[in-house]
Amino acid sequence: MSDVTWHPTAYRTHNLGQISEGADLVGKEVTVCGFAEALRGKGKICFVDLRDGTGRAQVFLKQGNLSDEELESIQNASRESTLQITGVVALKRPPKVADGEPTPPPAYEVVASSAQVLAGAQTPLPLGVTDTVHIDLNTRLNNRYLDLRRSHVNAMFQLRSRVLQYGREFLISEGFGEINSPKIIAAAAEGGTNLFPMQYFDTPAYLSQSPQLYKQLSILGGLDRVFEVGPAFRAEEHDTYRHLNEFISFDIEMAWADDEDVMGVLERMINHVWAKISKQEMHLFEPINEFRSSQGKEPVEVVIPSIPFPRVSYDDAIALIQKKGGDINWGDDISAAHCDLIADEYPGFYFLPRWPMEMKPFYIHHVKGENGTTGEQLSRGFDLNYGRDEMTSGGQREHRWEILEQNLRDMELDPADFDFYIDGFRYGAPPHAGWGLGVARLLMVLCGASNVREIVLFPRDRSRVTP
Ligand code: AMO
Repeated sequence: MSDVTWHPTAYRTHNLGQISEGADLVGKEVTVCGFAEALRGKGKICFVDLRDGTGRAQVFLKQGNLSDEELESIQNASRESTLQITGVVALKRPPKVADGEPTPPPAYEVVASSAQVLAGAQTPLPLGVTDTVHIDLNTRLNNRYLDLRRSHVNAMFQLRSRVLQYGREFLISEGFGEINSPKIIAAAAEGGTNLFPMQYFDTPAYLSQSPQLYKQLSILGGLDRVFEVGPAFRAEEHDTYRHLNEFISFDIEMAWADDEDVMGVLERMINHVWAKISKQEMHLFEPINEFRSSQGKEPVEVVIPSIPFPRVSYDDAIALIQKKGGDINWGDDISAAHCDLIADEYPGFYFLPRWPMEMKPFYIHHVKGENGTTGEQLSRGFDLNYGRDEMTSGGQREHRWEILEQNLRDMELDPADFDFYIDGFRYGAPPHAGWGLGVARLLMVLCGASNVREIVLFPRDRSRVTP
């Protein structure tokens, strides 16, 4: 909260994060709001643990300090009801500690002089907000609005926001500007099989599967360095821990640059994000690791990845997988199971550059002259992986319209069908390169999550379009 400018609102003068660090507030009257996490005591005295998005604080209510009706309404409130409390901040009475035990740091509470229930919570709650019992992912996602109130889940979404903030700030510091491309499109840039069709007035249209074409057109329009954080829609049949039908893609495109240049941008960005997180956001891992420990899981650690990341060319990856007993031939796709074998040797982030041209989209630039071990044409397309999971794919793009048309003919496609794409290249085009990063996949690494759904607010997969 330290870098946040706080203004009181119609409902509260302070947030609970401020109260919990409230040495300078002792003796002052405040109004705070929050969810009633726990209520203790009936009769003349009771305590409420109140929680908002910034922290927790205890409220002390005593008959005589506030009206009997107010005291009664709070004592009858169910857990997770929202409360508004006015009172004076006081130092909490320190708990008794045994001889030789360290004294806990001072803590603060609000001694209520007035209290209101803003909205009562129905009972029973469909899931316990403070429970550490295992709750299956489907139940959690069905009741995501409550699941998000759980401290470790909340912390992951705060981390997500920080990752995007630090990613943006890094790119801006390297001269990139943010764009927004249309999500309603007329034709596919990534291949036509996984598009969601929609009706656009009298014309058929689709939901965009990638900003690919539009980020390139921005470069052709002279914007030099652009990035976009936005949704991508894929009508894929996949139903895995790492695929969704709507995901947020973090894309860049850079003029006068090749594949190696944009790999450099990517590794510097990830290094910057990890460094900022480990300097400023480690408190967010406390609830995450507390929860993990309650589930018998190892804590997650944030180790700033050193750069440059290893580069394991496609050729070398095939040889390494074969050496480790994996069943693969040159020209095959590298599966997650194959990546496990590579990750044995390269734990952490590693690039897989120089894929065969025929495995990459027509817009990827070929590698001049040098051919692969089999004499096949190599490309300037690459992936970034962490362990078994692909985080990013990208590459240098072909900027010459004649070669784009040739690439399409080589793939037995008709260039006339791709005029929507190639037309933008007909009037001079800078050589350029870029990548697309799956935000949830990167967060999965940072938070130690085993499913992208954990860090997607309201996931959309084959069986879920609600809530
Ligand atoms: P690609 O299709 O590889 O490349 O997507 C880029 C990155 O987006 C993430 N991703 C997904 N995340 C969740 N669910 C999905 N169904 C899903 N599909 C992809 C992955 C992947 O690495 N236009 C190119 C990028 C470029 O060349 O600039 C593209 O879209 O993390």
